[in-house]
Amino acid sequence: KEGVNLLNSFEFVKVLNENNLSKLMIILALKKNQSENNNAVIIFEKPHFAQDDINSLLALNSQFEMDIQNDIYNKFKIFPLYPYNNIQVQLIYPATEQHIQKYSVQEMFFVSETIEDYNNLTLKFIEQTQLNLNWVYNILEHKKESERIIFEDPDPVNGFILLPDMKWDGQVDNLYALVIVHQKDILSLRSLTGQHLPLLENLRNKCYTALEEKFGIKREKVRAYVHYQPSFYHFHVHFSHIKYQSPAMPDRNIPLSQVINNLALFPDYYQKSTLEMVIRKNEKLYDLYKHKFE
Ligand code: M7G
Repeated sequence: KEGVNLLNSFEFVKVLNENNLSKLMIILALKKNQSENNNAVIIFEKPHFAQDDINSLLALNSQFEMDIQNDIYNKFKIFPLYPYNNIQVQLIYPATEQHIQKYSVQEMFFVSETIEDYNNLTLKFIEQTQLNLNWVYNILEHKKESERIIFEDPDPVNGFILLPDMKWDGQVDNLYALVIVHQKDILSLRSLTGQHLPLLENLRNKCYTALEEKFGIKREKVRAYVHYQPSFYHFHVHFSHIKYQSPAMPDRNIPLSQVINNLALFPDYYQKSTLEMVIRKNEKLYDLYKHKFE
């Protein structure tokens, strides 16, 4: 544990989003005493309970404050000590306008993207507004998070790194892991062809095995999928526990098994198919696609 408060140099500006189910609050903040580039997005999340926590809470002699006591019904607050009241924080600083939009509440729309739309509109969006991929390259080059790697296949063509996603709280039932491929030129699902089948099958098999060996999670409990559109255009796959419900938009999930099946039947499936995607009102893609539904 590090002892310094990373947050006290930031000042609250406004709430960007909140979610009572996931006990999440996302705010926009400003770094004090700094005039330029001083926006931060901060995500506060109350952690999910693990069974061990509950056992310790039952055994704990803690202070409580009674709220309601009515017949057999009691409601009270308890004040347990660290670590039960820890909070998970994600700090993005300095945050770009795109980060602020990404984490803000927004109206959403389903849009179908033909291959012509992809070539004429989406690719332009990717070229112009791609979020910086430094964090991805840092992982691939072992400059950051190398101690967290769950499994690596170093092959430059079919290899990848499997590691915990930043969103994961570390509990096995909430597993949220990320696979980043070593190949740098696969932007997203749309770039995949039959040629990539060995890569996809390799990563699927090795990740299932690694997750079972490391965490004891059997493959039938693992959800493997990609997002379309993703936020980052370097090909990656999500592996999560079947019990984990992500606060991210579920409509973006495309199962890896479906991708592999489509490519095995039609190697150019993703160069031909119309794909449905969700876009949000304040992102650049919305401006490019709004003529379709306005
Ligand atoms: P995505 O489908 O492109 O976008 O997934 P999403 O964020 O809209 O779901 C990218 C994934 O990478 C997300 O699940 C992020 O939580 C995760 N991620 C992002 N960053 C910047 C990091 C990081 O620095 N380290 C790790 N381990 N995961 C990250």
